Amino acid sequence: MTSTPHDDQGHPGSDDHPRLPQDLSGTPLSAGRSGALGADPDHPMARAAANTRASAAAIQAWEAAYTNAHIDHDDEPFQAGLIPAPTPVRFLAEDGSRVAPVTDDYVEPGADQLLECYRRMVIGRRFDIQATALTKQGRLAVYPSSRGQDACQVGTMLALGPQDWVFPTYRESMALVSRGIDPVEVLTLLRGDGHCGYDPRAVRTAAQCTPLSTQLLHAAGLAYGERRQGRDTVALAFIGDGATSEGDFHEGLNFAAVFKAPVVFVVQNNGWAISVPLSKQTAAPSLAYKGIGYGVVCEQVDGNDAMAVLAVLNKAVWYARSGRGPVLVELHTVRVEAHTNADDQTRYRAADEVEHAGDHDPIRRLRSYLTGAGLLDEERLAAIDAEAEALAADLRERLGGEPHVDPEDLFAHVYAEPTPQLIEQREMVRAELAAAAESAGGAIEGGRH
Ligand SMILES: Cc1ncc(C[n+]2csc(CCOP(=O)(O)OP(=O)(O)O)c2C)c(N)n1
Ligand SMILES: [Mg+2]
Repeated sequence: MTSTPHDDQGHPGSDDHPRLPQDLSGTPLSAGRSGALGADPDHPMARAAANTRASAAAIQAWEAAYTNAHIDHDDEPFQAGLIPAPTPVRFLAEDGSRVAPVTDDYVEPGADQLLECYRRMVIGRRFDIQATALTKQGRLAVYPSSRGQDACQVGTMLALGPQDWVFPTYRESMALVSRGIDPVEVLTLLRGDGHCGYDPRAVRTAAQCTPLSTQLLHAAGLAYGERRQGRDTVALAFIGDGATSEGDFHEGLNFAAVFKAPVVFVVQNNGWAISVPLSKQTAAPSLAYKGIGYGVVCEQVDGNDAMAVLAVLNKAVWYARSGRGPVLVELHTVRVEAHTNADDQTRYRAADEVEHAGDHDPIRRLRSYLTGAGLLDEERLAAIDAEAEALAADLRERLGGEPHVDPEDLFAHVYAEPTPQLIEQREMVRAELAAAAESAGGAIEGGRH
């Protein structure tokens, strides 16, 4: 694993920021988008792209006039302005072979980054399977699996620099492990032991957010604040397809666009919001198009193609860091498991869909490519599998014991200064615990007589 700072990408590589145990691989950017529409101009996607292209051209002209005075042009922004590719950006077919690019806006990630992505996906998948098993053993209260979304979870993290911030939802446990956070600390929330098991400032990762979309506003605010203080931090915020219907999604995009906050909004479109399908969520041709109305550069990607995820995220992070403003990336992916272990997806998902949900496996796809290209051999594959098994064994062992929790922790970190209501509730809990301890003591005393 390399840890070379990428000064050419604007990463300072200084000691100002904590180093996370990850491989950071910035990537130079390519020439313009081509072949913006498919062969059939009557295809709904082609028509939608034509409509949006017209309005985006106007916005682009405005943007160019507005920003010409402020930016230099020795770099290569998204050539199509705000318009996403007409079909999801894809580098690899299901069998791992290279496909003709739908756009030439992105360059292929380097071999080191691809190999590291494969390694982290295998480890992330093993972590996910282990966490699911722990719910069955009563060791975790709940677990929202991100199986099948492995390329989204890992590819996004690999595009970030050490100075960057992540704003995750409840589904991003795999991403947080990939970022280098201790898996036990990641699972503290889902075990019910506390609000957050890690120190968000130390690992530059906000607590996992259950209220939908609220984290986007936190990300926009942090990114804007960092920029105002002269730092080149990028905030990457996750959101699901269902949560794009929340008002906070729109407010977050608008704020970030108007104030050019360096945020990369990542929509993991897994087709479902618990039991609500995408078709009941939006009539938009792609969730990526939602960026256009706010003046946000946007893209849609095959989220099961790790190479495409890395290529687009590398550029999106660079773009945000360069000061041009936010980017919205929609990753088309698949939720293989139920919403959480507490959900029965057979009640609302067709049996056929459930059976084939895992067919688009991102790990298998990247492995086929890497082995075919001679970049991965049996020995290395076995070493990675062994590393993943060791992580799972360690997780089982450390989560096997009884948790040590202090109920008063519930009241810490809710607000910087506790509210009168919180103080009152804390006093109630204190009194209850004291009473319980006293009666337990009395029972023991009584037993001695
Ligand atoms: C503000 C708010 N409203 C409703 C909920 C209940 N809720 C939890 S998860 C969820 C579905 C979200 O779906 P999506 O955004 O697609 O994310 P996914 O679970 O698929 O990752 C809902 C409605 C919530 N947590 N917060
Ligand atoms: Mg969803």
